[in-house]
Amino acid sequence: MLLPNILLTGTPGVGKTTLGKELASRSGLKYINVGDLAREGQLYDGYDEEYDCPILDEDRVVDELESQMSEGGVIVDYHGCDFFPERWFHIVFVLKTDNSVLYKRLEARGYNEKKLKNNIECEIFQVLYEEALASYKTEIVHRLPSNKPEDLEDNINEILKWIEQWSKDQSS
Ligand code: DAT
Repeated sequence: MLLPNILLTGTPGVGKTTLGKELASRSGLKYINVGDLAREGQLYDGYDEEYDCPILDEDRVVDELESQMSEGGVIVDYHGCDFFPERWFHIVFVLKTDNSVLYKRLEARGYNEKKLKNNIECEIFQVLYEEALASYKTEIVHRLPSNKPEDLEDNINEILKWIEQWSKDQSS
């Protein structure tokens, strides 16, 4: 059976990992966290002093993922999306969290003031949503609220329904 590739994106802390892992366990799709993949393979290209984080080597990440993506059935989680080949994804979900909720989640992670501010601004200015719209066909880009546990449950159920329909459409 053919299975779709799904991209989960959005500001750090919106709940991509939580949704991605739960969705993978309920759908049988494979979950890939690009941040973890880069750390494990040291797929970096220098260090960003301003943002205090390593710079992703995007070409190596794409090379690393290519064969799995062409097989299908992969959920990719990353706070960026403009460097993945457009053809990889059948649907893109941009998670969205209210500022006050996001602030508390990032504070709990121990982010410093500057990092907190950068991430909250990223969410306010819908940076990842704009990036997704600029990188993929508008029809496949969807926003999902991600504030409370009920949102998580609703999102999983919606996506599971979509996967089932997508697979049916492919085989008919
Ligand atoms: P991300 O992968 O986008 O950085 P995460 O999955 O690590 O985000 O989630 C950040 C925190 O928020 C984590 O403590 C779990 C919590 N969280 C995620 N989705 C949630 C939801 N729908 N309701 C309540 N808390 C949620």
